[in-house]
Amino acid sequence: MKITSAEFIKSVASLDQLPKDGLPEVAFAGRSNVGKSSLLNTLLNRKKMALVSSTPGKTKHLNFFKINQRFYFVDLPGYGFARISKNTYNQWKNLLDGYLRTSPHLKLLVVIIDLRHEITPMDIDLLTWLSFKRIPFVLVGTKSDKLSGNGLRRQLEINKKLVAQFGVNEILDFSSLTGKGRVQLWREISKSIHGEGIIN
Ligand SMILES: Nc1nc2c(ncn2[C@@H]2O[C@H](COP(=O)(O)OP(=O)(O)OP(=O)(O)O)[C@@H](O)[C@H]2O)c(=O)[nH]1
Ligand SMILES: [Mg+2]
Repeated sequence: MKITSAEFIKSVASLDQLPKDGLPEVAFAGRSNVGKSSLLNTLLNRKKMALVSSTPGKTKHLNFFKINQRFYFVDLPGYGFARISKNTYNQWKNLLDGYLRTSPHLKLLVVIIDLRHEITPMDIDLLTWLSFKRIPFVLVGTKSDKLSGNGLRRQLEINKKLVAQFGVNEILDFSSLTGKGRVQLWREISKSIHGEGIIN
């Protein structure tokens, strides 16, 4: 897709602050530090659109980016980050759960896992819930540049087996470092918002 504009709109800390213009949304979820913000930057060909950090817990709110004036990317806070207070954790979790539960404009959730590791129980919880709620999602395995050949194939196979119960038969092999998988992921995103008459 040709990106003609991408701008940060706002950081939402409570659900009453969600944008009200009704544009479709594609959101990015995954465990803390997995590479959500990096992936979003790679899709947009921007280096510093979404803030990236090697310290987990960088993205704390729902960050809305308006793309081509036609749809939003939503960078979500990561789950499973232990080094924060119970109180802060609950605030994040409520925000994240609340958004996923209520957003009428969410067209696709990009669920991101770290291909080097096995999918975590928290990822499984999320997938279980998405399946139950029939929220469309695509599963992306990032940091694939850190693996190669047999190692990469093995990790893809192991994780595919773990998600087969959700009817997922593909994990998109992605790297924010090399741009691998970028075209394929845009294809999925375009398909998901196609119904809105946005992409030809
Ligand atoms: N090698 C490699 N490193 C990556 C990749 N994607 C992200 N990283 C690194 O992983 C770290 C975390 O990246 P972020 O994009 O901030 O991760 P996040 O999921 O948004 O993190 P939180 O907002 O804290 O939940 C950073 O040091 C990135 O440079 C990738 O595809 N390959
Ligand atoms: Mg982030």
